[in-house]
Amino acid sequence: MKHYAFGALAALSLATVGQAQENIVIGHSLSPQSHYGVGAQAFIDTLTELSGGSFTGEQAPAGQLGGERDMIEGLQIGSMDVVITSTGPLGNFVPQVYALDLPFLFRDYDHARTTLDGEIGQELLDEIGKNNLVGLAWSENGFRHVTNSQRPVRTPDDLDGLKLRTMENRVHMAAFEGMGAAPTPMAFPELFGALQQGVVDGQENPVTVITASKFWEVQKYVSLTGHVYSPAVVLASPILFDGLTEEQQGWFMEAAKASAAATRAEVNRLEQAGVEMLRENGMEVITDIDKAPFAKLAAESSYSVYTDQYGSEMVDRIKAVE
Ligand code: EAX
Repeated sequence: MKHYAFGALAALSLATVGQAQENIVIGHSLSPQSHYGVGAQAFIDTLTELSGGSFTGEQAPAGQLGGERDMIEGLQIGSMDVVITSTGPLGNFVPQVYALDLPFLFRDYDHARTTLDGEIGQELLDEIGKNNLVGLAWSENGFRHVTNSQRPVRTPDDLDGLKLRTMENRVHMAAFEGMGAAPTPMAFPELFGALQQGVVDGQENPVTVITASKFWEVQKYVSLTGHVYSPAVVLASPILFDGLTEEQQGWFMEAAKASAAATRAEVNRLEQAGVEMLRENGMEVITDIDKAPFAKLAAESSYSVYTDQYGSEMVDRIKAVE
């Protein structure tokens, strides 16, 4: 009897929550027009539609609520609802995810997307779920390229001594040390100013981010190194998510999938149109790059950050994905 009464009460309070209109804030580090902005809007539209308007949403773009590491921490303590973030700082919370950050691992977009949409992607979302976060869906940032203000970069020698901002990611830092640069980890919201003031000479990001952030205002050269694929992920706060009904959780997952699809479509578009935009805005685009020496140095210095802890099984499995 007692048990029944408690169950009825719980059901009642969930029903009440379900009826109230709740506004979900979606944080990300880029502009509302960026590939993340488009994805955030798709999340909001899908969630609003599926829930018949009981959930609404708004973006907190451009790192308004902090850098990606801050926002992930916000999810853990419940001060953030949903975040679209690169995996840049995620390995600090879920080290298994470093497997995805290894340089020169993914052959192309198809390889990366097939991996993330399959068994491996699901396993890593589950790992995220064991670390006081909810991994809703894999989204995308894109293949990263090196930009700088000093000189065209064609070979690892050209990176020598270049002060290069990296994400707060141990694999990326080790890779750039190996390739000869002087890596300086920094949160994204500080990056434009640091480039402008010459605190760093260069940075590396996909065409999507370089265009969205107008880095041509502070960078002269872009080398299409494509040295690493940069996944993004749609994360939710467990404090929010665990309080939802199963049906509501389903809406969030669908919204995240729609978000990832919209973002990937925008990545596709910018992979076509973005490089021309960089040229039009005065950047020198370096395309004649022999990737092999970069790949060798990067792998030698960075793969062990992951494999020392977890072995090479996951790396081999990713390589084997067709
Ligand atoms: O997620 O920090 C970075 O360079 C990221 O690529 C950017 O914040 C987009």
